[in-house]
Amino acid sequence: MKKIFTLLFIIAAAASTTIAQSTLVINEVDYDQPSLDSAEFIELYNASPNGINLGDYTVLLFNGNATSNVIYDSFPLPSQVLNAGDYFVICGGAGYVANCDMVLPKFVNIIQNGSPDAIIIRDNNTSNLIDVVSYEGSCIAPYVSGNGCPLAQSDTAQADSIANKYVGISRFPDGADTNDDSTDWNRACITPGAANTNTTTNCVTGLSTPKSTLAIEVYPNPSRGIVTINYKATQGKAVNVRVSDILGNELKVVTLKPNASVGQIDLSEYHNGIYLIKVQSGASQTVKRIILNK
Ligand SMILES: [Ca+2]
Ligand SMILES: [Ca+2]
Ligand SMILES: [Ca+2]
Repeated sequence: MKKIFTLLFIIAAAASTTIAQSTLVINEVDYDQPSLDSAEFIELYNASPNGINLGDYTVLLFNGNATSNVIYDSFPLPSQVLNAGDYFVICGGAGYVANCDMVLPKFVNIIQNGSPDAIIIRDNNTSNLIDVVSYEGSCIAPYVSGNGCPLAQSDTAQADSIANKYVGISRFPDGADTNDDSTDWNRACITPGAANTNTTTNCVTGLSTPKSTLAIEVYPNPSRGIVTINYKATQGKAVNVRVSDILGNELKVVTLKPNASVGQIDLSEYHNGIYLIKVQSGASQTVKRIILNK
C-alpha cells in the first residue's frame, strides 16, 4: 500500500511540473531564410539511451507577441520509434531540407520569425511540456526555459545576407540542456538530421546533392486568372503544381501530364494578390511568385 501511495505522489508531482525533464528535445531550428522562408525545419533529437515512440508527442508553435500569446500551429508526430541518438526532421520544403523525415503540407512561412516565439514538445498522455525553446527573446512562462535565445543569437540576425544563408539556431553539442535557452541555443550552420556544429562560417545547405530545380516558365505575370506553365517533367514522374497564398496556406493542387510540356491552372476564384506556385516532378522543384490582378 505504501508503495502505491508513493507512486501516486510521484505521478502527482510529475503532473504539476510545467516543464518535465525529458530526453526527447528540440535540437535545432531554421526558421528564417533569405527571401522566401521555403527551407524551414525543426530537428528533434533522442538524447536518451532508449528508443522513444514519437507518436506520444506533438510539436506546438507558439506566437509570443504580447498581443497574441497563442499556439498557432501543431504537428502530431507519427507513431514510430526514434532510436537513441537519432534525429527526426520536420520540414516544409522537402527538396530544400536534407534528411527531412516529415514533410508538412504547408511549404513556406511555417515557423514564425519572432519576436519572441517558441517551439514546444508536448506529451499527448500527460499534457506535460517536455521541451521548450523560446527564441528572439523570452516568451511568457511556461513557453521559455530560463531566458529565451536572445536577438543577437537569433536566426534573423543578418539572415538576409548570403553569407548567413545556411545558418539556424541549435544546441551544441546535440541535446545539451541546462534549461536556459539563452545559453543552450546559439546561431550555427544548419545540420538537419546530422550532428550539430558550433561554427557559423562556410555553412553549406546540408543536402547531399545540390537542390535540383525544374526548368519552368509561368505566364502571364501579372495574370487575370488563367496561368500557363511550360515544363519538362523529370523522366516518367508526375508533375504536381501546388498553389498557396503568400502565408503558405495551400489553396489547390493540380497534376499535369508527365508526357506533355504545357499546362494551365485557373486562379480566377481567388482574390487579387500574390500567390506562390510550386511545380514539382520527382526530386526537382521550382517555386514562382505570380501576381493575380483580375
Ligand atoms: Ca519563418
Ligand atoms: Ca536561417
Ligand atoms: Ca542537427
